[in-house]
Amino acid sequence: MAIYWTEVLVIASLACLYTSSLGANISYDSNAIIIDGERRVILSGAIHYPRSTVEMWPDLIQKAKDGGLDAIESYIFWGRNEPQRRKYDFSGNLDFVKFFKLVHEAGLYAILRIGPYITAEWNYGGVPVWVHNLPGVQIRTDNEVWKNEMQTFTTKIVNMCKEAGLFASQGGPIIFSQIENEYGNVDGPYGAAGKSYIQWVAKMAVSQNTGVPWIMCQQPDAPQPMINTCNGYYCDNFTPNNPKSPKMFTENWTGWFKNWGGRDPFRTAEDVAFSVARFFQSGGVFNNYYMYYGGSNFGRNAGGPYITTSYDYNAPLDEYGNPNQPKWRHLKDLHAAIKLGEKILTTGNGTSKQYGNNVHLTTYADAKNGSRFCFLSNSDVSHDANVDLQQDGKYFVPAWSVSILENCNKEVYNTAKVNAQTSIMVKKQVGSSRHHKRLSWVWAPEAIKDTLSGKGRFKADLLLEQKQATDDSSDYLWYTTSVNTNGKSSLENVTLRVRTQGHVLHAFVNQKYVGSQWGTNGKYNFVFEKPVSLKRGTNIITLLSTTVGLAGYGSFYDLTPVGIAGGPVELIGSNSTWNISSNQWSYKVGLNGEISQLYNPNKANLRRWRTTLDVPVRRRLTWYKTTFKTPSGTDSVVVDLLGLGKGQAWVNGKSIGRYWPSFYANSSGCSDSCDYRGGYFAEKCVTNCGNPTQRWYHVPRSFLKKDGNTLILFEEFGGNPLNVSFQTVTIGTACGNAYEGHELDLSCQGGKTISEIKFASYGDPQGKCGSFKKGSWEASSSFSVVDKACIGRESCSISVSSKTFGISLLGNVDGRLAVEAIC
Ligand SMILES: *[C@@H]1O[C@H](CO)[C@@H](O)[C@H](O)[C@H]1NC(C)=O
Ligand SMILES: *[C@@H]1O[C@H](CO)[C@@H](O)[C@H](O)[C@H]1NC(C)=O
Ligand SMILES: *[C@@H]1O[C@H](CO)[C@@H](O)[C@H](O)[C@H]1NC(C)=O
Ligand SMILES: *[C@@H]1O[C@H](CO)[C@@H](O)[C@H](O)[C@H]1NC(C)=O
Ligand SMILES: *[C@@H]1O[C@H](CO)[C@@H](O)[C@H](O)[C@H]1NC(C)=O
Ligand SMILES: *[C@@H]1O[C@H](CO)[C@@H](O)[C@H](O)[C@H]1NC(C)=O
Ligand SMILES: *[C@@H]1O[C@H](CO)[C@@H](O)[C@H](O)[C@H]1NC(C)=O
Ligand SMILES: *[C@@H]1O[C@H](CO)[C@@H](O)[C@H](O)[C@H]1NC(C)=O
Ligand SMILES: CC(=O)N[C@H]1CO[C@H](CO)[C@@H](O)[C@@H]1O
Repeated sequence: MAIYWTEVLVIASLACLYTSSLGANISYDSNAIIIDGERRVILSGAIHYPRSTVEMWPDLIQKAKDGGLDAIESYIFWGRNEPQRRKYDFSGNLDFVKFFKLVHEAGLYAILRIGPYITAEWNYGGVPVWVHNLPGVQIRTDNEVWKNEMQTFTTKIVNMCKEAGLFASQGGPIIFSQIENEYGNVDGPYGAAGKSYIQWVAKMAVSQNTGVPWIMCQQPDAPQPMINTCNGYYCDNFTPNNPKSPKMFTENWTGWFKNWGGRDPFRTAEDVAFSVARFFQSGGVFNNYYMYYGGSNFGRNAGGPYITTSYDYNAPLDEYGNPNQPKWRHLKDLHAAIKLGEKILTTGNGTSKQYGNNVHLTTYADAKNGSRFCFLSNSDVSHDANVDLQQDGKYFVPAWSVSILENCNKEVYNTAKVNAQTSIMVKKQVGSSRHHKRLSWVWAPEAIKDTLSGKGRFKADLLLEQKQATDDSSDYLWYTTSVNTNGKSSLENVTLRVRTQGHVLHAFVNQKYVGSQWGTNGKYNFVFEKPVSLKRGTNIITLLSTTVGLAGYGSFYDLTPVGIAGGPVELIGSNSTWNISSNQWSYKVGLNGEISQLYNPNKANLRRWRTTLDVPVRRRLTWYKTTFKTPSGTDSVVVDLLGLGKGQAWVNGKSIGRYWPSFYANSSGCSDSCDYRGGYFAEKCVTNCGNPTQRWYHVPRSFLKKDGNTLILFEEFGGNPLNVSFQTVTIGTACGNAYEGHELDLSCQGGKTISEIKFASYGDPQGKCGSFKKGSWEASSSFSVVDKACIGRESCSISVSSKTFGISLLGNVDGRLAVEAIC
């Protein structure tokens, strides 16, 4: 035996060397992805390199591998990698080559989605804003200026991959590349130019000679040899436009993203598993989770308008990289079950048989030796099914679930029967929670004398569109003008009215603050109207317009205006309206603090910071600075910004993103439970009603130093930093629920151990994590068995069977074990 195993290992490693020196042959047919002749189904997950840090990459990739994935997918983020025309940046977490090399080192494949238009809830859909400002450009259509930029960047990325040997054809990890992104969803309004554009896109991609196949997602008319793929919550009814193409699910949405003012979307593990199992049941060969790890929109990268800094996505790995349990583990179990059938699924012939309403048995059989693999699905929304497969056994298939049957006669997995741990994450105050020391602050006013007195940097006789004026170098654009009231009959009861395309407006008249406004309910263009007092003679009107991420989706999304673009701006008196839109306006891009890098603790700026006994609160346009110690341990660090309004935060000079804890989520629509049954949609199950949309902000540990750290905030609306504190994220409560014949595994995190068992019942326990209850029967030893196995351990495992609990069960009764433990 020992010799036999050694030989297998030697052969396996030789095989690796062989393929990595010569490169792999990636091909496909309608049943399989074929890698060097081996027929595969591929399980992939999206992890975007700029949404985490280089230091986090190896752990995220390893957890994806441990979760049973074969491949990692990432878009390429053009706007970050080419921030100025022909000036590239591949440093730090923009080093996608390093990212894909780590994927390769972990033994995983990679999917390269170049776009370079990508949506991705990224600022301006990933396209750099300078492209918008090129003369003659029309984005994403048959336009020479656009095509030239798109081809130049695509070629640059492909060449970098080739130089690093990243394509599978060179022995690297990349088995597929994507060009464009969901164009088929929006191409109608582009007309004939859209059609000829997509033909050009396909030719341009093929001419890159990557040696691996190209895909186009959501492109029903994808030109050959592009593979058309599906994005959505479910893709079981999808058919590619070429019968020879494999059925590929490039974006199976594991959850959804979040807007400022929005609630937290939640998609159950049962429903994600159902969607994936249905997809493979119906002949799918490639599934990519969007997102497997969402991460954070650091800096000003969040798309728009109004997408939050957190891009958690309710993905299998949470924003901080911790397994989101039970989703991560339940999908891991699904992947293992699907892989049991890989050979038969990819060579076999699937036939389906109906068993009553909405119940289908799909049998895959190997043509040569007759071995079988089955999916038994019940897509009914409310009725569970009992299915009698005669000699293959009897099965209970809950509503909206799929059972996977090895050899068609043994249930190895059911999407609705979750055996995985549920973790309830908690934020722990750093240091002693009862007497934690408040941070001490210094502050600096944003210098606004110039703009309040009407001085800008350049002038125009019209109201400019914001990204045209700023090239998106800042969120902020000042518009100022002066108005002479001599000759006006009345200066009483005057109203300032500003129509803006968004996203936030602050108004001042004669250096006095008038008011602020922003979009609500997802609307971001609005009319601001406030009474103002004017004086005889010259009056100064100062408007500060703020963007919160540029729109990135839809036909002609790139032309969506922002800022006061065209206005009108009007002064409305009791008798007349005075349109001042075509006054001479003076402009200034950005804040003085941005220009002098007040956020960077390494820049002196010392004289700017003020130390006063009482730090001013609820003061607009104010900078705050404090220092803090690095929390001990390895758990992820967050900063709680409750009490602040809106702005941006930096730790040791690195932006941790925009913050807006004063923007509360709608207080209605949430419920404690979420029925996994029935089609999912983003608003189906939401949490966090009536709370700040995002209160905690991730501070990656690699941003921290051994000794003192600096937190700097720019507060736009006015807030109070008194309660700001640093916390760590860890598992507070671990619940387990496992069926007869399975293992119940529990684990804590960050070196903590299980300190208490709050609930344990082997029987037919009811309820869910946090509110379990004893059912109609239970083994009296339930508590002591679990206590003995788990207390004082970082993790424990209990095999769920009557034997473990020292009882014998009568007839057909199966036990189930539910446990709630405190870490
Ligand atoms: C790659 O594999 C496919 C399918 O197995 C085969 O048809 C093709 O000839 C192979 N190409 C090369 C270059 O070996
Ligand atoms: C039958 O073929 C499948 C591949 O389709 C293989 O996995 C399985 O081991 C074979 N079974 C027998 C009994 O040879
Ligand atoms: C699958 O096998 C069944 C029975 O062996 C046969 O009737 C059917 O035509 C086959 N289908 C395909 C697509 O080969
Ligand atoms: C407003 O207009 C009316 C009639 O047009 C006039 O009688 C009145 O004096 C005006 N009021 C002011 C404050 O100018
Ligand atoms: C201004 O408004 C007040 C209250 O609405 C009104 O009493 C007053 O007459 C108005 N003045 C003018 C000049 O319109
Ligand atoms: C205000 O003036 C601008 C620029 O002259 C013009 O385009 C716009 O139509 C005017 N708006 C109104 C409401 O009169
Ligand atoms: C700070 O926290 C305390 C205690 O929770 C609370 O009473 C107070 O209102 C908070 N202050 C601010 C500015 O949020
Ligand atoms: C809050 O949500 C409910 C439904 O969930 C909706 O009817 C209501 O309009 C929302 N309110 C706001 C302010 O968005
Ligand atoms: C491709 C696809 O299935 N898209 C769907 C994704 O889910 C949303 C919300 O349910 C649908 O509107 C899309 O049609």
